[in-house]
Amino acid sequence: MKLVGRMLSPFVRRVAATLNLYDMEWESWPLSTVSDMAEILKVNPVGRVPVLYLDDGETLVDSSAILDHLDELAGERALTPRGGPERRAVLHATAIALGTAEKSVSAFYEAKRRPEAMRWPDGLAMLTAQARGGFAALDAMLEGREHLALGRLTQADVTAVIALEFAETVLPELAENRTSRLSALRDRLNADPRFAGTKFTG
Ligand SMILES: N[C@@H](CCC(=O)N[C@@H](CS)C(=O)NCC(=O)O)C(=O)O
Repeated sequence: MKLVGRMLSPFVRRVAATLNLYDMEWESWPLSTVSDMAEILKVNPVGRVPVLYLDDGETLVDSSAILDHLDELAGERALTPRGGPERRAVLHATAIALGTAEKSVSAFYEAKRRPEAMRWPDGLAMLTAQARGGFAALDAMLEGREHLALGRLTQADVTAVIALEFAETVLPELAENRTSRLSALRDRLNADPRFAGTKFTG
């Protein structure tokens, strides 16, 4: 399989980390949405990463749709259970984590990518409050527990830590109101080289 996009993107990275955690073979095609948009548009009509090329040439877009396929391949090892209350619990926590990642990406674009003369301080303040709310909620969900759901590693943990590390890399103030619980989860996940190996290194 070939994964299009750079590890700076939390959406690309959650797919990369999951491929590694499932011990699946894949290679990276690190196209940038800043400098390689013409190329990305050829593989995704809405010009976004991640895109995953399957071995037969079929392409999948959108991290959640890609993870759905990988979970199917992983079977019993899937980081999101196939059904029932366990699936709902993981999807709930993953949605908070993914929403936090989305707000962090939007805040990053507003603060760092938009030309200075066109920046909207109130918009950035709202995005910052939304990202901080997400990180605070994830942190609170970890009270007295080592994982966000089911008492074991799930997609919620993977996505939450990737959202945190994205914020720490691009706009650390987004994550400054959390306590140490989310940081401890980050450190536990990074003890596994399959996860740590996907960290954006520039
Ligand atoms: N819901 C999508 C979001 C993907 C997304 O927004 N990716 C960003 C990179 S962080 C992107 O490609 N942005 C370029 C653009 O939208 O113009 C997913 O989960 O894959």
